[in-house]
Amino acid sequence: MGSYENLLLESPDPGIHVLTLNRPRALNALNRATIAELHAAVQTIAADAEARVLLITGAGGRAFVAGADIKEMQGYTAIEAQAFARRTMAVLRAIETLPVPVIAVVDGYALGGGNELAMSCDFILASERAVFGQPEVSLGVTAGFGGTQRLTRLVGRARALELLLSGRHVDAAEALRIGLVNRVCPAATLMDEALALARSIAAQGPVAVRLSKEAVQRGQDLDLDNACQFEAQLFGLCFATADQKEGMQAFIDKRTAQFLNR
Ligand code: DAK
Repeated sequence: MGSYENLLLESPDPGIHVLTLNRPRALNALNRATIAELHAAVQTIAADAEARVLLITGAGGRAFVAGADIKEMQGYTAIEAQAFARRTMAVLRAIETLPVPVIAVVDGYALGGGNELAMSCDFILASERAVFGQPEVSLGVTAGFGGTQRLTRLVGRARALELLLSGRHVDAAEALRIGLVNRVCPAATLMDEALALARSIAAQGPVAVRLSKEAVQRGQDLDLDNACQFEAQLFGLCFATADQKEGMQAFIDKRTAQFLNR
């Protein structure tokens, strides 16, 4: 599925894709080249009608992503920094709005842009040695890839502000407690747990999974009344699909559904 210098894109099962940030010597820090490759990889997944779940992880066992590449960023002009932030935000938004669910699999540091990348996924599975944070203020800058917004939506204003203003690192247990991550497991079993979760999602009706994600993603930016109306539209749409007919018939027949993704 394409060849990359700073990424690995693999398919352990049909429809399940694992995208690995692969610059372990820089703790998988995001430079411009990696962001461009990430964009291309996400577009490849978006165009794949057979895709069911995407997992995003980091190589090397020390980091998911230790942030934007500080060494590259250091010499940016204001205009270059703005362009870099905009490009990266567009990639994170593309991940967030990818039709298929995206799981961040975090083993080690997820700092700055790394935490922002993880938060653009639908949910986060973390190892016991995962460390999260937005340390940008220690570098004299604000978060630049949507961290002020996504962290606030995930953990609430007061907790987000504490982390954004202090730059403090958060361990996996605290990340679980404040709702930043869904689940914490030993590093040795993290990828197996993530793949098991991916397989359980991939076994559901694909159209219903995609529409459920869309309902949550779009609905959270609407008022409750309009969000529920939107859900009702999507629910109705399901009844025009082969998957709804098969799913309900399989229940009545007491057999496993064979979904057709249409
Ligand atoms: N960038 C570049 N290289 C990095 C890096 C990073 N973010 N993080 C680590 N590395 C490199 C280190 O420089 C080191 O390379 P060598 O010196 O060996 O060549 C190698 O990875 C291993 O790191 P350490 O030797 O430091 O390893 P330690 O175990 O001692 O420490 C650490 C691990 C993760 C605690 C530490 O490396 C660290 O604090 N890293 C930086 C974490 C950080 O501050 N992340 C946030 C980056 S800023 C914007 C505004 C803001 C942003 C973007 C745009 N706009 C408004 C446009 C900022 C975004 C960020 O993410």
